[in-house]
Amino acid sequence: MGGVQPAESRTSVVGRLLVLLERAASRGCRLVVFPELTLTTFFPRYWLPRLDDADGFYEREMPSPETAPLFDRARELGVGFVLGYAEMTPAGRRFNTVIAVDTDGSIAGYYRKVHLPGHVEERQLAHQHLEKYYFEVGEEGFPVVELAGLKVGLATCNDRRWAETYRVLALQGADLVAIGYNTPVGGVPGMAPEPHRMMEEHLLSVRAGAYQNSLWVLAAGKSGFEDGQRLIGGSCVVTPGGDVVSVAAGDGDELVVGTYDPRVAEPYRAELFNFALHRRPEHYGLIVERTGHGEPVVETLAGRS
Ligand code: CDT
Repeated sequence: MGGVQPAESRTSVVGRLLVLLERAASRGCRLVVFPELTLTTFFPRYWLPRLDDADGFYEREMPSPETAPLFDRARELGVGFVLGYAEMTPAGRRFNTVIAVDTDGSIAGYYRKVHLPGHVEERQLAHQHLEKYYFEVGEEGFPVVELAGLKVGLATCNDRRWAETYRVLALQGADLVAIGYNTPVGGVPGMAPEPHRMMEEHLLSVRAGAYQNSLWVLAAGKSGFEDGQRLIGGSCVVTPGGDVVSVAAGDGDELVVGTYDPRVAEPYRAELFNFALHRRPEHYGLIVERTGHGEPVVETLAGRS
């Protein structure tokens, strides 16, 4: 998707999504992935000292009167979709959320973002990245839902850079992972400022996740400018072999299409990445016991026989 400007209404954004949905259906697509925080501009770039001043960016219901036309049309077309948005719960909790809607219009599931990047306080930056301020960490983990007859893992944006995301989804039998994102170009602490490096690191992440877990990745990002901040784009379809078979060419609203074929994953799952045969979880304990980099724990000299 091209950028969503701060003044753009939900109705206008949904109109753009409907155009993409119609085009997808006319191409025979049964599943469409929309970006993270699709319905608004990527507002974590703003420092609003009163959190309540951001309330207008959040959805209190889904579907809402403004988004219902998307749900209705998708059901009529028999197209499932994945849509990211900012969620405000009835209790006033805030999450960076994804909803998954099946081809019959039923809600298949939700995901609340786990890896929230950026910072919690204002910094001396041209643009902030305040996801830790605007959202709580999702508590339900990474779900796999049934969409268009496929097992679809849900994750969003920064999750795609973490190996754990894909592995937890693959262990639940995911055929593919749907990942919406907003990746600003330049000025992001901890990330390379050059656009070509940012694109390289994005593609490296989704390709590695796909290959190491024998699953497809559908990555859908915003592109172009939002309120003076450039977003990376690069939406793509990645095979279980790690090949990018379709990628966005431009900076505007665009349909990136791929053909799901279960046979691509089969040789990897049967042999090289046959998890049941080759995984050794008894040696992976540190992954869940330790958060940061630390000292070695493996005794290399003692106790050998
Ligand atoms: N939205 C999001 O998660 N974006 C991050 C970039 C910012 S990191 C401060 C990403 O991983 O693309």
